[in-house]
This record gives sequence, structure tokens and C-alpha cells, in this order.
Amino acid sequence: MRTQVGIVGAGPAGLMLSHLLHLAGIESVVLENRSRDYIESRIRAGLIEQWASDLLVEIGVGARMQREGMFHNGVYFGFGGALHYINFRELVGKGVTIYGQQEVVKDLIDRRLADGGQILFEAADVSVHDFAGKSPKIRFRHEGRDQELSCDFIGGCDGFHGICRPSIPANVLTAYDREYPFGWVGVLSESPPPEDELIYAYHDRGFALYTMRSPTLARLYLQCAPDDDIENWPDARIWQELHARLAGTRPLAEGAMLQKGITAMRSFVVEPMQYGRLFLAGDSAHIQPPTGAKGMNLALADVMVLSRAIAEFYRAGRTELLERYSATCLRRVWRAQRFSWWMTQLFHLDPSHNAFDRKRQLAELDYVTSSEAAKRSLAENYAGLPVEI
Ligand code: FAS
Ligand code: PHB
Repeated sequence: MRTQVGIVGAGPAGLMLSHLLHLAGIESVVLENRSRDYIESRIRAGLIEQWASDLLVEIGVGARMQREGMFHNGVYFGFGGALHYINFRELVGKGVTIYGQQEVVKDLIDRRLADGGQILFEAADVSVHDFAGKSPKIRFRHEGRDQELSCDFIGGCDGFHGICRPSIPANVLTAYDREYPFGWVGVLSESPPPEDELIYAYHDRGFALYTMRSPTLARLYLQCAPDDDIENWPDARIWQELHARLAGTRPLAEGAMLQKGITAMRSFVVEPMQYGRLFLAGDSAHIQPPTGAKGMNLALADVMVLSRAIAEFYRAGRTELLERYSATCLRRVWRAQRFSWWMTQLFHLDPSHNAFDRKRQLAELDYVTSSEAAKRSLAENYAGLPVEI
């Protein structure tokens, strides 16, 4: 097989890259080792920054998001028994959209297939080769046959546990890593969320986040121990903690739990994000705690930069944008890493903290919810910094 761009991974990064390249008249093939059903039902992120929702609409995959998504003007910070509203619309003229990541994935798959795009699901034993040269290859097994895809570029969009990053010689890459002494229990509940917009709650029993997927489907998160087991979290205990950490600021309706799991917290960045003709994008190059809701948005920003650089190569034979790909993305990545770390340290109880630290956290929460300058900085980072190409 031959194509212009071989893409490993059909998450938000891989699918968006394939679609943006298609709009630029560039062919690609996406190789995904899971089934279509599996990736369309995998619950992950749910918050889309303003520029990203604008882009989804602009490139023709935003219609269902506009119908079914929820548009929020701000968020609530809960502490000291009260909720404090931060109005992004007033502060920076932007909002955010709540629309499940798996819905974005479904919309992109539908559109790629409708446009005649090639997505090979359940492609096994995917491996990447010869990307230090000008003719990279991807080998894989599909429908019981060993196959090889020749291409000009490889999009390494296979997530944190994929094969692309580890395929780059270790001496080329530098990894920056931070683990956190807590995790999140996440549940999807058939119940209305406590507020029509998100609540980030600071509480001396630990952090809690009250978000949603629809007016009748709540997505709820609780700080837990880093290596905790979901067996330790029967539904009754989850509801008890969610009520407690809301501290009576809003009533919380209960409902059937449709899904629950535990997510570990880690900040990780690898530099550079490219080697030869292999370009890493999204979680394959960087992950951060979801406290800043940056995961999917960073993946989309990376491939916006990569697709423009590849398009310039085919249009004008120019390689500058390709050469600058890492530097361009990493500036945004580190800003998002800083914001995600900052939101995480602001709201979570850290076992190494003492009474001084908790007072300091409360003082910082008081400051960021009362100072115009601090609120604007928060709003600017949360609603999404402009994407530099
Ligand atoms: P993805 O991981 O989404 O996609 C990579 C794709 O590559 C997957 O489909 C995978 O099956 C495929 N793949 C992997 N190895 C392969 C191989 N060897 N061959 C072929 N295909 C391969 N972010 C938030 O902002 N809010 C959240 O609440 C949130 N919750 C999350 C919960 C979890 C459990 C996880 C893991 C992440 C969460 N994130 C959240 C972050 C998440 O949104 C990611 O940032 C986002 O999925 C990144 O998109 P991609 O880079 O496309 O990677
Ligand atoms: C979500 O809706 O899943 C979500 C929203 C904001 C976050 C994390 C997760 O910070």
C-alpha cells in the first residue's frame, strides 16, 4: 500500500489530522488497533476550548456538536461552603463546549468514511520503520494478512501507550515527567448535574469535579489515592463523598452509575516531538492531569500545526514549518502543562501538605475568584489560548 501520510491511531489527534489533510487535498491512511465500537464508546475528555469548537464547525464536523453540545460561559469554584462564578465570556469573550470526546471521534470517523477516507480498524502489530529517511513504512497485520504501507510522513497519534514514541531512538528524546500522589474516581451517572455549568470543588476531604454530558447525564470526579482500586468505591461511598465535597452549596441528585473508573494523574512531555519523517501529536508526546481539561484540545492543536506544515511541503516544497513543528507545539504544550499543574495543585489535597499549605490554597482560591487580573488569566488559559501556527 502507498499513501502520502500514514497515521497511527484513530483518537482525536489521528482522525483530525486525516481530515485536515483531506481538506488540503492530501491522502492519508489511519491504522487503529482497536475496533470501531471500542473507540466510539471509550469515555474520556468532554471539554472543548473555544478555538477548537470554532475549528470543528469551520471544517464541517461540528454540526452535531452545535445541536447536542452544551455551551458554557464560565465555571464555578467551590470552597469555604460557597460557589464563586468565573465568567469567561465577560472576562475574555470566549466560552467552552461540553461535548464528549467519543462524540468528536464518531463525527470525525463518519466524515472521513463519507469522504472516502481509509481507516483500518483492528490493525494489529503495528510498527514504524525507516522514518529517519525520506520513505517511511508502517507494517501491520490486518484481516489476517501482513501488510506494509509506504508513505512520505508518519503521524504518531497512538496515545501515551502507543508504539510511535518508543520507536524513536532514546538518545534523541528528553522526557519531562511528574507524577501526583492522587488519582480520580470518574463516574457517568444517569442524573442531572448539580449546576448548569462545571463546579470545581476544594474540600478538606479532597477535590471533586461536577461536570456533565447532558442535562440528564452527570460526569462526576473525586480525588482518591494514587493506586486506589475501584473495588474500594461502591456507589454508596461515591455518592456520600460527592455530597460531602459539595458542602451543601447545591443539592445533588443521585442516579444509576453507567460507568466508573480510576484515572492516574501524571504530567509528561517528550522533546522533540519529531524525528525524521515521524511526527508525534497528542498524548503520544504529552499528557497532563485532566484538571485543566487540556487533553483533547492539545491533541487538536498539535495536528492543526502538523497539517499546515505538511500542506506547505506538498504545496510549495517548503520544509521550514515541518522543521519548526516541535518548537511551535511545545510552546503551547508547556503553557497547558503549567496551567494543568497549577489547577491540580490549587484544588487537590497533597499528603505532603500541612495546615499552612491548606490555608495557602484557600488564600489562592480567594484571590483567583476576586481579582479581575487573576480571573482574566484563568479565563484566558481555561477557555483556550490562541493556536500559533
Ligand atoms: P488517544 O489516546 O485518544 O488515541 C490514540 C489512539 O491510538 C487510540 O484509539 C488507541 O487505541 C490507538 N493506538 C494505541 N496504540 C496503537 C497501536 N500500537 N497501533 C494502532 N493504534 C494504536 N482529558 C481531558 O481533558 N478531560 C478528561 O476528563 C480526560 N479524561 C481522560 C480519561 C482517560 C482514562 C484518559 C486516558 C485520558 C483522558 N483525558 C482527558 C485525556 C484525553 O482526552 C487525551 O488527551 C486524548 O485522548 C488525546 O488524544 P490522542 O492523542 O488522539 O490519543
Ligand atoms: C469532563 O467533562 O469530563 C471534564 C471537564 C473538565 C475537566 C475534566 C473533565 O477538567
